[in-house]
Amino acid sequence: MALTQRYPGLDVLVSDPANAQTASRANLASHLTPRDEHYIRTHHCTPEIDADDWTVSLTGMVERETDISMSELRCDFPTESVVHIMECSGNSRRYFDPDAEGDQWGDGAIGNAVWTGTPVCAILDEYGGATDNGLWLSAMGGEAPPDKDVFCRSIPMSKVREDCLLAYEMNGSPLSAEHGFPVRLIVPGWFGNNSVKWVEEIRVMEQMVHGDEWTDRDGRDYTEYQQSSYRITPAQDDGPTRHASVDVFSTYDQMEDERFPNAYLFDQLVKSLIIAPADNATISASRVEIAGIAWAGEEDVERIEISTDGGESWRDAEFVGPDFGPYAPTKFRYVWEPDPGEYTLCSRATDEGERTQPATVSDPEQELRGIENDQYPWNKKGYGNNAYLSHAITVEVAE
Ligand SMILES: Nc1nc2c(c(=O)[nH]1)N[C@H]1C(S)=C(S)[C@@H](COP(=O)(O)O)O[C@H]1N2
Ligand SMILES: [Mo]
Repeated sequence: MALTQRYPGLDVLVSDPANAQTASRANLASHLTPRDEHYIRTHHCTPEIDADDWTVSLTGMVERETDISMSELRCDFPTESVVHIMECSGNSRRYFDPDAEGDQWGDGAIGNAVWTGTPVCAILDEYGGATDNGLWLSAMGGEAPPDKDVFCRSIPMSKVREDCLLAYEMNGSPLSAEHGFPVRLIVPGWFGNNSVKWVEEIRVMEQMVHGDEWTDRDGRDYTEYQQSSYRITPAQDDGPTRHASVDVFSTYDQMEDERFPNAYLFDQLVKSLIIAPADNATISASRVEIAGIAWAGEEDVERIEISTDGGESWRDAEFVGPDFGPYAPTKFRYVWEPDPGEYTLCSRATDEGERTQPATVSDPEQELRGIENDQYPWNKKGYGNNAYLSHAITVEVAE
């Protein structure tokens, strides 16, 4: 069945490999995004996997290497759930000017789901895996054809130990094929590119995937999606600088650290979206509730402001419950009493580290590597755009 029929709530950018965004911001208004409205981002064709034959291999710095079946994964370990709003780092790429490379995602490469599975640290403990700070866990997708780069991501061990899951359920149902059936990694609070789908191997390592051993492991490149893609690369750079290891994991902190000229897309940047009213709506009421969501990766959202004049002046919005944990979106509302006219509405979130969404995306000539002067750095692959004017909406208030 075609992707559009199976996922009626998605707007398909490319059908094979499957790349589709949520069709409307309204799909993000409910507390959990239904599975059929949650975006899909995939580099290779979606594999058809028989869960009864699937195993996850545990390799590297462990006392006993092993292959774990899906039934062992479910039955032999504790089960945990996390509500995680996941954003593709290419979300909002469409607003880069000039265009950045890649599919032109609007605002819809984002979704909020409850993910259920086995804590990775329970597996490491059972098989004597090393879990010291400074080590990495590399997760490898099993879907790449023999002549293609393997989708592999290296996650710092401190994050793995904290809360990473090998998830087999999304919103209480088995994963769908496109979302990683039968098992995927979930790295809560981090950009979607870290949450490897169709996991077939996890390996405890001293470094990230880096160097000859990994650019040619049995004839395939495992480094592309860690070291080349998913890096903040200004227009003037030849390519991102590859590192064997880094000791700073916040995406923001890397952007500000001269040792790492091309930040890795790790935890999500602070961002917000107005969900109601809808873009281009005509409103006839004298009191209007402006509502939306905000999120900030590993940090909490500290403050949300609303502007009804395109960012000239700001007023605080209030937070709305319930609280679904540190990686769930924060909902907000603001009651507005407008006069008739045309308005540009925007929201701006600030995290507990006092990081605020910038106004715009910079020009490529500025060579920014981080957020400066209220500008998000234009970068070659168009990652991480959290500028509030990119996400502003226009409404008309009728007489
Ligand atoms: N094996 C594998 N895992 C993958 C990908 C992929 O192409 N292959 N895409 C990644 C990217 S870039 C994102 S944003 C998320 C998307 O997850 P979803 O399709 O469930 O929304 O999966 C990640 N995991
Ligand atoms: Mo992504």
